[in-house]
Amino acid sequence: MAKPLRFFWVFVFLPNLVFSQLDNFIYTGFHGVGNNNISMNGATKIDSNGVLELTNVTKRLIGRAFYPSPLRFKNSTDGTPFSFSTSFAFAIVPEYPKLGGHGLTFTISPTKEFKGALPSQYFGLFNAENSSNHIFAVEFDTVQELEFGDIDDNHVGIDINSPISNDSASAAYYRDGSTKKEALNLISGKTFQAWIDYDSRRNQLNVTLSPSSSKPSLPLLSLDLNLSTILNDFMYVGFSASTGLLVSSHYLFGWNFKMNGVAQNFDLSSLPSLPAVPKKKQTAALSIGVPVSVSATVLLISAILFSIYIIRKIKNADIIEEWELNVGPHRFSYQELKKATKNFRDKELLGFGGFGRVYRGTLPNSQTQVAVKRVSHESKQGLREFVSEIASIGRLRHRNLVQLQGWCRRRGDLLLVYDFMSNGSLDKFLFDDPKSILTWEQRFKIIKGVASGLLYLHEEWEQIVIHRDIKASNILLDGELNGRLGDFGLARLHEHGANPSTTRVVGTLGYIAPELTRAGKATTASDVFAFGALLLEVACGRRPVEHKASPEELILVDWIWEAWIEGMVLGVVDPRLMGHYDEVELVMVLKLGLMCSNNVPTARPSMRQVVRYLEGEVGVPDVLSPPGAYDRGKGNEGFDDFVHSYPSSNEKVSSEKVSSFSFMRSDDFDVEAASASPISLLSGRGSSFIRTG
Ligand SMILES: *[C@@H]1O[C@H](CO)[C@@H](O)[C@H](O)[C@H]1NC(C)=O
Ligand SMILES: *[C@@H]1O[C@H](CO)[C@@H](O)[C@H](O)[C@H]1NC(C)=O
Ligand SMILES: *[C@@H]1O[C@H](CO)[C@@H](O)[C@H](O)[C@H]1NC(C)=O
Ligand SMILES: *[C@@H]1O[C@H](CO)[C@@H](O)[C@H](O)[C@H]1NC(C)=O
Ligand SMILES: *[C@@H]1O[C@H](CO)[C@@H](O)[C@H](O)[C@H]1NC(C)=O
Ligand SMILES: *[C@@H]1O[C@H](CO)[C@@H](O)[C@H](O)[C@H]1NC(C)=O
Ligand SMILES: CC(=O)N[C@H]1CO[C@H](CO)[C@@H](O)[C@@H]1O
Repeated sequence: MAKPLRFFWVFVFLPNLVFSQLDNFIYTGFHGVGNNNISMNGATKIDSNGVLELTNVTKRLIGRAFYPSPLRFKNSTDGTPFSFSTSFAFAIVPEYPKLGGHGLTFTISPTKEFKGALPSQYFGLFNAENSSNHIFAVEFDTVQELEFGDIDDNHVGIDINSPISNDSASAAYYRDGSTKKEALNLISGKTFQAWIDYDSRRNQLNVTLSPSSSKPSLPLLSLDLNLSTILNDFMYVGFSASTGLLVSSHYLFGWNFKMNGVAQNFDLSSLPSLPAVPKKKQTAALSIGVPVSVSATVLLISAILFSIYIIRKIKNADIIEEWELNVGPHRFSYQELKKATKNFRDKELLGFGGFGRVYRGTLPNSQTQVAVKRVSHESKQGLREFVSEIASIGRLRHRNLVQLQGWCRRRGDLLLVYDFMSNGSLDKFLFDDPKSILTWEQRFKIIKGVASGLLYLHEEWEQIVIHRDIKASNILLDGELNGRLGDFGLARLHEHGANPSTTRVVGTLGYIAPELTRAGKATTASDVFAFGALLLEVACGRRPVEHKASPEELILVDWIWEAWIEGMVLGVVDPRLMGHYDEVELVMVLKLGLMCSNNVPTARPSMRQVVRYLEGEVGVPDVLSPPGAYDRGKGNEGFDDFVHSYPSSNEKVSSEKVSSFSFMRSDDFDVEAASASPISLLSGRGSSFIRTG
């Protein structure tokens, strides 16, 4: 029995060696690789670091890279397919954490051109027609396409002739020597290595994934598969990636292909990588301290500590001075607030507001209920937010704003005392599993209240106040279910007519006007945009971007616009209303939401016009212009536990004005302009944010 087997081995092995010299190639990075060495089409380019970029974060792109000449995949004599093995290193960097699309594929196909293939969920390989097109692909898919039966939005799948996978698994790997799967997040921006091994004798295809240089002993996917009818004699091998409404940059760092052999592993550290996030400069104290003598070191350290102490003192003194000049509201004693919140007991925690925790409290003297927001000291924005917040809210008064009663500062603790809103935030009544269903009358009243509060901020106070973070979780409801705008932590004041500063974009994904991500300028029109998103979500009972919805429904405004065009706009209304609503009001709110969601800031109504429409003083136009292609920050809840620093290569791509993203809390993000140094952010203090007119 053993003899024929041995014979077989020799028989097959010798020609393999010859073949492996021909159809065996390796790209250790893509330095100096031109179109002779790899065929690129679509959006693909190679950057100066030797990284191959298949797509950037532009919508609906296709990027492909193929080995320039076709490879022989079948024995010319007997037509049996060859075994093959390939390994490659890649990374997917989404535009926004947790929302990227659509993915990257390794593919074997009869062509490099793919006429008629579509981007988005089709990866630039397939289209909506299903045909036998001899395409084999392994997809690294980052969007859940319900139409194709995708298991989730982070999976690896084996595709034959169609994006409907024959087999798939959530991205994961087996740590060495372990049989326990460890999950991987494809859109984490980290570099992963993948191996695809096909054994044509056993008709078996394995796909293996790993975050490191070594190959796990267990594959993620192992499928019994006979590729003999799929493979032609000659086929091209390469990659295709695509973006859709959701976008990611797709990168390739190295690629190794071997016919009838085993592709070797890449040492990931030897491959080019995305430029790292710039590190903070080391303090000079560390490098000076080493060479000098011990006593000198001690002296030096004490001197440094002393100067830090002095600087702190000066800073603190300064800040207090600024606040006391600008801040009107009552200053509470720390003891009073500590008592009110029962020593900031977890049981009194109402939630996590902008940059800090919010506690319920009862003021010891008056027995009135308050909400106490404790701005967390770790947040580098804390100080600035605090200054901005107390100085501005303290002087604003309107029945649709959450009133600031006072404030307190004790060492690093910054505390704000607000009116207590007994019914909590609006989002809890709208999304997921609402705590109770609001009737249309209640919703309409809330909308009108918020609009009137926002009009006050924009036009009726002595200065223009831009809220910057309008969203359902920042709308609080009092005991009578009046909508009140809260969380002015992000508000910045601008004198009438002054040019709003461009240092920072603050907002929540899904509510961010497109011009804001490009130019970084918050304006009253960008508030109107966010208010439009709010109108639509109140009417439809869902978030502006619902990640788990079907593709047509993913982006709320696009879905509503489609329904509007088809004359079926009532089909988008929150089903939980059970049809009980004033149709005229509801259609008006939807139309107004679409008008406010226009991509062009000047095409949006002002808050004064919005209030006139809502009060029925003027009719909303019958003919609407399309809000424009989806083009804005997108997102939903669930960014908790997600802290992401974008590599600077992404900055280059997204815009020179945007230098870093960091998640401040569950669903906010913060973009600082490249020009704004941390020093300038902190040293601005009260006076630069408040200009009395
Ligand atoms: C690219 O191809 C050219 C000629 O086709 C060859 O001289 C060169 O060595 C190749 N470079 C790489 C990096 O493979
Ligand atoms: C992204 O790639 C596309 C296609 O190559 C290009 O037109 C676009 O300018 C790129 N965008 C950026 C921001 O580099
Ligand atoms: C192809 O198959 C024939 C007959 O089975 C065999 O003689 C030949 O060595 C094979 N060639 C390769 C490259 O495997
Ligand atoms: C294409 O797919 C659809 C649904 O999956 C199916 O109904 C139809 O018969 C298929 N057409 C062809 C030509 O295979
Ligand atoms: C894989 O999918 C193709 C096309 O849908 C189908 O023809 C084939 O039978 C499937 N193979 C396996 C092993 O599921
Ligand atoms: C696939 O993985 C299994 C281990 O689960 C291994 O025994 C088999 O040899 C692998 N096949 C290929 C083609 O690499
Ligand atoms: C819908 C809802 O929860 N309404 C409550 C709002 O707050 C008042 C006073 O606290 C309650 O009586 C309502 O039930």
